[in-house]
Amino acid sequence: RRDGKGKYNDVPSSCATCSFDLIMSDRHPNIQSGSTSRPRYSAGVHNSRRPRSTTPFPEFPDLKTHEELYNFSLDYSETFWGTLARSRLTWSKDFTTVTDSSFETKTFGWFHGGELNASVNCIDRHLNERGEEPALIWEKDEPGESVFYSYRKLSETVGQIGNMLKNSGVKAGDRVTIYLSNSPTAVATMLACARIGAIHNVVFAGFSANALAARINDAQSETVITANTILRGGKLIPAKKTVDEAVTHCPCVRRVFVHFRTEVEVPMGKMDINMDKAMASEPVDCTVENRGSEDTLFMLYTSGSTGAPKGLIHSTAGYLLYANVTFKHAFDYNIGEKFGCVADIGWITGHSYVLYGPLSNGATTLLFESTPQYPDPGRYWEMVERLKLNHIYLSPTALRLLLKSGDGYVKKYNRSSLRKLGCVGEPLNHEAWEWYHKVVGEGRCDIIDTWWQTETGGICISPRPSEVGAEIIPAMPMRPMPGISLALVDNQGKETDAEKGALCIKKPWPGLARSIYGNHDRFLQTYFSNAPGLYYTGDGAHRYNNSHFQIIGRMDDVLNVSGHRLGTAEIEDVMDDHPDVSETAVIGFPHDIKGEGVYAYAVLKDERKSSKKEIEIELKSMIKTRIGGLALPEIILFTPSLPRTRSGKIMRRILRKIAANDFENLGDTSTLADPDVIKFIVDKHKELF
Ligand code: 6R9
Repeated sequence: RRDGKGKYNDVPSSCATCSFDLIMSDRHPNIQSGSTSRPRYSAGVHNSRRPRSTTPFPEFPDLKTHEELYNFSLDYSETFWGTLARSRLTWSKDFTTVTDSSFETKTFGWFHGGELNASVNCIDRHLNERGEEPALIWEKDEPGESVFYSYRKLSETVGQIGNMLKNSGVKAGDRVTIYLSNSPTAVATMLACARIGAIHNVVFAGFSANALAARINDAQSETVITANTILRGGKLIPAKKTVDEAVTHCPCVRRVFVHFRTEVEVPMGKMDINMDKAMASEPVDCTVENRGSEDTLFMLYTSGSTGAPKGLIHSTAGYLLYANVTFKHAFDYNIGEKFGCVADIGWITGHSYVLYGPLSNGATTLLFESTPQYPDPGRYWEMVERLKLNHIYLSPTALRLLLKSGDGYVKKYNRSSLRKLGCVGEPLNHEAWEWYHKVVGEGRCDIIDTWWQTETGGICISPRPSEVGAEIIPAMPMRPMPGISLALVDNQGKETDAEKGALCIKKPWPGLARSIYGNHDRFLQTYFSNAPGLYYTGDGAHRYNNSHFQIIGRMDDVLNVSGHRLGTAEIEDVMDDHPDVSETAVIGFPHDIKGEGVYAYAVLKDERKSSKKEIEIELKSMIKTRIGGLALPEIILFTPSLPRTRSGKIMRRILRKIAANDFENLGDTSTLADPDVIKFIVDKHKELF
């Protein structure tokens, strides 16, 4: 509809569980509509190293503009991806077919018949030309301390760890769980798994013992790799202790390697192996296990709207190619530049843009071990000055946090090395966008707001700034990457030309996850059933001028707290286990810094019997132990009941509106089973704020 009254406005607002509520409400606190009327910027005019109007893809010299390249990538997708696969990756055996993938028939394979190894692509092939160049810059938690690792040194470390793993019985196809923070050891361990064909399963080292145990058990992982302690923001985090607790619940675990990050002594049990000692005696050359294109490179858990976290499976060739190409072209990376993605390797951003994208391009990549505010909010910018970083890639939450600390911490340091400023994980609001552009980047650097997901393997929407002079509109990721064909669908799952809808991807691309570990049906159900024939992202989006996309936020029951995905069901599940709690509902609410905060409603079995203060403390402690600190609710509101439809569905839409102080738009509450409960919850909420 072109009359401004999008189809979604016709959806009855009383529909309790309809996901399109969220699209209608533009619920993200940081989204402001009308972006197109704001100032626009031209990409790369200040700082591109490339002459104007040449295509950035050297493989296709005849395609002179991005538009031509983009159209070609969709019209001739086999030629496009086949050419890139041969030019950008090193194969031990060439592939015979580019793809048999189709979302209609739900087949997902790429580069059949081919064989390659990801560690060879990330290390060995650079050794001749770049062996002594820095592959990694480890920015340690200790302020001002950084360690450079050359490609040669990385190769040797990977070889030693690979041999150590093989000698202890780890075989191709085995799952190896890694519970480490950012360090050369962690990256080398991931690549060592790739070298011997084992599947790495990195679990963010902020997850609790229970959450870790669940992931180890689901992956049936025999091997766990951790550190005695982790250092974060000057604090010691007892990683080994957490692993000890976790593995008591994991009968599948046979060995635990312990890297000593600090001097702290830890008890070593029967299964424990001192990793530093074990690897030191190994030769640096480790035989490569060539992998079929579709063999699994890694698995990574992420939250879904229901059920346990899902272990997404990524392929060797398709994933690596996609991380490689998007790294190069979303950030316009030139060899010799220093790329600073500050994400943790426990998330997909760490996999694709700390490790696989940069290293497969022969880049110098940062491993940031600390936090944005340690020892003070100038940490990033001091690091930029000292290390002369050319690109920084961070989260909107970190930006909003730093923005609040004032410009002084930024301006104190020289940022003239910076060329591109990236961000990912959540919508980047206008205020943070302007601050990033004007204050951090001195109006000189392009802002690269990238949209993608654990499932997509790499960046799918981004301003594509390697096109000099391309327009950049603030606060939206804007343009689909080459090979990515976007669609919006309506609540019937049909493609629509309306301005708002559920974001889907139409054409297969090589970076897409292939399955959920041990549950392919869940994979098909989650991503390919809501809009048949399309990949369903779970996000709502707004399309401007028929071409530029702004992300509204999740449409399902997944929260995005500081860029970390949390399933509301996971948190409810823990709270429901409290003996005094009868039922709960968890929703997200607008949070100034985190983007979204966790807001929990709890109903007690017997209000008179229980002390709410105590239960609140117990609930928080249960969540911390079973999931981790990042899932802690900011608010727990006790209520005698929850608003439900007559058919018994909890009206989350209303709970969300109350949490967002949007009392005027509660919509039609007449269908509620007990309308009085709304007044109770509103009054209680007002008391709390
Ligand atoms: C890479 C990553 C994916 C979800 C995604 C969306 C949100 C990511 C965004 C963004 C608005 C952006 N998201 N990038 N929302 N603008 N530029 O974050 O993966 O942890 O799987 O999260 O994050 O909601 O669906 P993952």
